[in-house]
Amino acid sequence: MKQFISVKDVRQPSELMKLAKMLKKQPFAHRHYGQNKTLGLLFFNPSLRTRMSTQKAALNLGMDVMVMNFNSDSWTIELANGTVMDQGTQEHIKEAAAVISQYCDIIGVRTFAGLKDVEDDYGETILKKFIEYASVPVISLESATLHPLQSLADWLTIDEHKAHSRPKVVLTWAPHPRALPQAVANSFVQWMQVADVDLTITFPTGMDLSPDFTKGCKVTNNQEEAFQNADFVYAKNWSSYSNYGQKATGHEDWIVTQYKMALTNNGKFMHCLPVRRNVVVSDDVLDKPMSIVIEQANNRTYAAQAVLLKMLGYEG
Ligand code: AN0
Ligand code: CP
Repeated sequence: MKQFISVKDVRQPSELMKLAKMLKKQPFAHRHYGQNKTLGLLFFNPSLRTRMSTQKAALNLGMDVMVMNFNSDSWTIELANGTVMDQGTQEHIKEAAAVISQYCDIIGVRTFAGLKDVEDDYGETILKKFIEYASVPVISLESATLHPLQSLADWLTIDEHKAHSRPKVVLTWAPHPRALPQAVANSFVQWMQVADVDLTITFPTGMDLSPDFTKGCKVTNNQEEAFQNADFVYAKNWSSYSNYGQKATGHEDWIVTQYKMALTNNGKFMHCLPVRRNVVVSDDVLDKPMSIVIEQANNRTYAAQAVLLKMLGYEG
């Protein structure tokens, strides 16, 4: 695997999920693959889970890890070609990506959507330039439009907790005080389409996702109807795609509560975290066994480990 930025980079996604499942049982069985190899993790945005779980995945494989926070510790990076760099930016991505490739065998990059210019975000400028100028494989640690390591961990979590085949999975929009990217939701939809699940997406009118992702999916603006008989409820806020980057107002009642979870088929509650308590979901859901958010976060390690192991040449 030369890059991991989307489910489309994976030849057999269900095999990758099964590899993650196997690694969870035997996390230290492939340490020779990572010996004398270095992973570089580059963050343009904050992170708890991605940063720690991907480091843990690399350590489990015997790799060394270097982490760089680009917003505080590095030179300010120029992305545009042909610029006269006499203003704020100090180093061009051409040199930065090439130099990091001298030190690292695999590079992970986290960069959020700016939520101002749809073409800029959906063009994945920063990630694509890293891929272009790096000479080693690149992993997305959440890009402007996708979060594949999260989705792979989500799929593993659903697979572990499903009580029957083809479970009903509901992706529900939830309130949030700030405008957030669509990446987690886009990516979850993309991976659920290759998983054996019955997916429904629900959001208030106007808070749609890109039709490129929701095409062919069951979509409803009636949240309670969507929750009927759900086996898994995945909550996430995102800003509007059609009214690009706008946050919703007046939809506080889209919070996930115990009352709404009672409509489900003894459903499990999922969220990628970080989550704002009693805004996105109430304490009476998050603090109950129906919440599997901590197991989701745990599974981030094995999702990352499966991707790293493939990049290190594992063929099994
Ligand atoms: C980010 C987002 O919605 O993309 C990261 C989630 C993993 N969330 C926040 O900024 C709260
Ligand atoms: N879920 C997730 O990616 O969390 P972080 O932003 O803390 O990495």
